[in-house]
Amino acid sequence: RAAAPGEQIRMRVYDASELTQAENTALLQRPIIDSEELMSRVRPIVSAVRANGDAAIREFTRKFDRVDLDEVVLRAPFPVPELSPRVREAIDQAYANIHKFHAAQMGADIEVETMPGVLCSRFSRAIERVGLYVPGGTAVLPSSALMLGVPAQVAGCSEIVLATPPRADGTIVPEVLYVAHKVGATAIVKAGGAQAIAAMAYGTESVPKVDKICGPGNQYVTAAKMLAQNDTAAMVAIDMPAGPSEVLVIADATSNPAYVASDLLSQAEHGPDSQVVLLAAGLTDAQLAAIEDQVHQQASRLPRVDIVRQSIPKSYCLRVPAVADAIKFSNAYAPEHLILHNDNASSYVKDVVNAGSVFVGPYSPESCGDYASGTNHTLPTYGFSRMYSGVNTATFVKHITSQELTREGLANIGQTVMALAEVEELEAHRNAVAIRLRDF
Ligand code: HSO
Ligand code: ZN
Repeated sequence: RAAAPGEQIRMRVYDASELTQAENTALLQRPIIDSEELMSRVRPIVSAVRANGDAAIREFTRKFDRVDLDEVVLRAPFPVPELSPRVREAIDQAYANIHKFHAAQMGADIEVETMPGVLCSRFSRAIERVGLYVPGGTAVLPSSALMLGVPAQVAGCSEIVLATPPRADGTIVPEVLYVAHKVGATAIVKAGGAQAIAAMAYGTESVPKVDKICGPGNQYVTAAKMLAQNDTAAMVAIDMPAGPSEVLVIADATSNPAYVASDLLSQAEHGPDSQVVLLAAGLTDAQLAAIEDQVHQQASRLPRVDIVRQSIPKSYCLRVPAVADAIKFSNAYAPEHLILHNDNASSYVKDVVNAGSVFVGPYSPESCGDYASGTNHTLPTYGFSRMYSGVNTATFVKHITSQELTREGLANIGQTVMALAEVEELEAHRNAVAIRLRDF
């Protein structure tokens, strides 16, 4: 179904008024992942790493990445690599913005006296050891190292382990190394895929075991995260389930066709399975054709046109009467990224119920959030933005509650607790209060 070279690179087009209920529902769904098949391929990798540690990591890295590792783990301090001033300054600026936005997310502790003498509080503590997965694959992604590393650093995690597939010569991408240094990572695991996740979940001779694993990855990475999370022997949490990256763009007659196309394509170039949706609100045939033409023209000039030839024909444009209909569809779809390409875009934000991150107006391309504006790009995909948040500082902390009752406080609340203990027929609970009240 991929577009052949020379053929027009275009999205499928549907009109909402012509769709049956079943067709509409189908458009809201993501490609189904055969999780049994997937798990049966990933399970042996996870087991091997658990059983054989570093030797298994070396073996899988040789097999999958075609790299013979000298060392599996690099420990801080890392050799700070030479970068061009342009790249170093860009990373520094992105780091500063992401740090600023995430530092502001650190919530204050709370303290509430619920009854006289009954003081309840909540405070947060960083998750001590975290594992951050930075994908390699078709692109180098130092931005993912920033998006995971900065919130972990801001939250105060004491051990930050970064895992990323090594390059052909066994070294780490210099930009990722620089970010690792900036965020205060303590170790870098030179491995990718399910084997890297398993290593951080269980620990090996050289890979430190972590308490939580975060970060995007392909389906093998996701499957390994799910397996580890479900294994009580691993005692590890994950950030969220993940599927292929996605964008939903809402365009109306006020939108710039070239800008709209550029945003669709920046998602489409991520991978053949990228999910791209355009909601054309009240567009004439000519207005839609202008966007389609821009998609084809711009796509044809991209170095990654081969990927786009696969992802764009799989994606679709849905024609709806008005922006309000588009927002309704978007909420049902629950996209990872939502881009509002309208004149008065900000007036629609209040109606957004489900989305990982919203890009408001023609001058807010997703690229800015992907790299440098300050928001996080590790976001819920596959419709999980209905109930998950993207990575943020809360991802890296636990909230601990505490209470301190005075004599007066215990006297005030005692009868309530004893009455409820009687209902539950838990006499020892009742007694723990009664024994004290008797002394008052
Ligand atoms: N759009 C991707 C993040 C990314 N883009 C990394 C470029 N580099 C998923 O949110
Ligand atoms: Zn992106």
